[in-house]
Amino acid sequence: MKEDSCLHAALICLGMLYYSHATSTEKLNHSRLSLHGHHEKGKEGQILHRSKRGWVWNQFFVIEEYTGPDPVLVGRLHSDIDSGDGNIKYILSGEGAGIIFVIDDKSGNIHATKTLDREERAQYTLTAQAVDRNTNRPLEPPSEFIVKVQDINDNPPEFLHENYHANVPERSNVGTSVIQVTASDADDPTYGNSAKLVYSILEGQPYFSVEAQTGIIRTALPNMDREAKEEYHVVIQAKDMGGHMGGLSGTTKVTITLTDVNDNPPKFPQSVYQMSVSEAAVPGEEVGRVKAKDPDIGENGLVSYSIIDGDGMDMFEITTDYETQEGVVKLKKVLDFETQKFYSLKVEAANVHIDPKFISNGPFKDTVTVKITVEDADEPPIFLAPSYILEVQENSNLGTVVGRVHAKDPDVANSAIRYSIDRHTDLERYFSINPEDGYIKTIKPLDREEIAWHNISVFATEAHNRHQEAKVPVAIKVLDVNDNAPKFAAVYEAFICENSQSNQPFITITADDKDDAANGPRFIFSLPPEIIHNPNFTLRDNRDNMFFLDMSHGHEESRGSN
Ligand SMILES: *[C@@H]1O[C@H](CO)[C@@H](O)[C@H](O)[C@H]1NC(C)=O
Ligand SMILES: *[C@@H]1O[C@H](CO)[C@@H](O)[C@H](O)[C@H]1NC(C)=O
Ligand SMILES: CC(=O)N[C@H]1CO[C@H](CO)[C@@H](O)[C@@H]1O
Ligand SMILES: [Ca+2]
Repeated sequence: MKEDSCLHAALICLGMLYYSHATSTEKLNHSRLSLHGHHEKGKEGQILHRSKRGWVWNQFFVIEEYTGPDPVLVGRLHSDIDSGDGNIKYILSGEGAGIIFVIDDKSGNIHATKTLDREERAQYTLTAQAVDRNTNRPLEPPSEFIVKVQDINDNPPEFLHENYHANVPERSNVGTSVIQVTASDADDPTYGNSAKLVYSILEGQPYFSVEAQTGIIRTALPNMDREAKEEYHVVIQAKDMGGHMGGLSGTTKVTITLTDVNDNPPKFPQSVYQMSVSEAAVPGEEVGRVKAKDPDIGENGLVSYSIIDGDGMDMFEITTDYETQEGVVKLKKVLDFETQKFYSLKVEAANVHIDPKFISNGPFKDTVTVKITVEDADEPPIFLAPSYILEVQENSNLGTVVGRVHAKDPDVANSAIRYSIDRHTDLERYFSINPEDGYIKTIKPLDREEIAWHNISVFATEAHNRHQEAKVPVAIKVLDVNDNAPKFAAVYEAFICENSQSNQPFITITADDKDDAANGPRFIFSLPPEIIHNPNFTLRDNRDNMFFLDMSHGHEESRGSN
């Protein structure tokens, strides 16, 4: 050692696993370091000496988390002028002085009294002084030095989240990125490998893999099918020390859900559906439902139905119930059991949204046969004519047949029919009908001049079921017979002046007749016998049921008015 009056700062490293010469010298200020060669490597470590003009302010290192029985020796201050007689007193001040770091004022040994945690505090700045023990006169100018807490790998990697949730479409290509998980490590990232993390997958193989450096999880198996397995539980580990033995590790759980793509075509579970419908069903009525199964969900499972063939195409239609994903077969037109008893439809179910990527899994449609049986309904009787017009002469004998109505049961059973007159339409009961054969007869004299038309209604019911009823209008025309004599319209009274002009009409006489035109006018007028030979009056035919009576001098004369 050199004999110069300088203080020597000494660094003693005790049990510094991670301490190395290179590290320490890197951190020294080479320009001021003159005592390289003076390293003294003893059992306890190194003592570094100072150049002549001041302290050598190395950084002292103390390993964190030291839990030995005795306080750990951080290092030793030493001045070259210290002859060892105890006259020099070393004083320590600054961060943690006297609390964490205590100095033996005689020997200059600095001890750490507490366990230090680098993650809590990485370094402490302290000031050293050497004074004369008796006078307290500083023997060296005070100077600062740093105690660095040396990292050990005491922090395991920790993931930002305990659980992750991620989605990836089913059947994604191998290597599709799913999610990136990230762990952090509280240890010193600049020193050693304590914070050097490597990711690996503990659970979830062979479906997924993780990138060792980035924590990116990717798909590792082709054609993963959501319909087979939808959810995967993946466990990712992050390990420090570059993943080597002895490193600390942390794990996270990643729940990966496969999202649906349209990779399944709809399929009918059966090849034929049987349905039946009554011929009495009204158009729009539901006949039955079909359903194609599609294991996909959402719009990938949407199916729409259509009728593509069959002899029932005109009679039936199909709509899609998007709530239940069923095809609803409905009646379009009125059926007739007696005309056609069976229909067949070819129904197609097709996916609405098709993914071009999976077109090879198609076609995304399926067909099924729907067989429909028409059931006979007990239908009401049907009159052979929509209405009847019958004729009967007035004054006919009671019991005269007016005519006949005819109804039939359209059902295969062809039940017997019973006829009756709607009495509301024949309150006076002019007519009767034979319930079995539909013949209508008079039961009361008819007078055309009173009622010319008897517009009645006739019911036909099935003998065994009175509720199956039909009604038809029957208009009965009463034909005229000449049963009314003409009548003068009034009692005529005429006055005539004497010497009045002859051949001038002085009164017009009219007559009428209740009978129909055929049996009424023209009327024949004539003067009664007592006047007929009186040459003074003439009767003149006016051809419209009017006659003029003239004054004349001579003989009767008949003349047209037009
Ligand atoms: C280190 O040396 C340089 C000269 O190379 C000097 O300028 C600097 O002040 C020194 N640093 C310390 C902390 O002594
Ligand atoms: C009765 O029916 C006939 C034929 O349809 C019609 O001309 C006539 O006006 C009807 N009479 C009454 C009172 O409804
Ligand atoms: C029968 C009769 O009354 N004849 C009369 C016709 O008119 C002349 C004169 O106007 C009378 O003298 C007749 O008596
Ligand atoms: Ca699918």
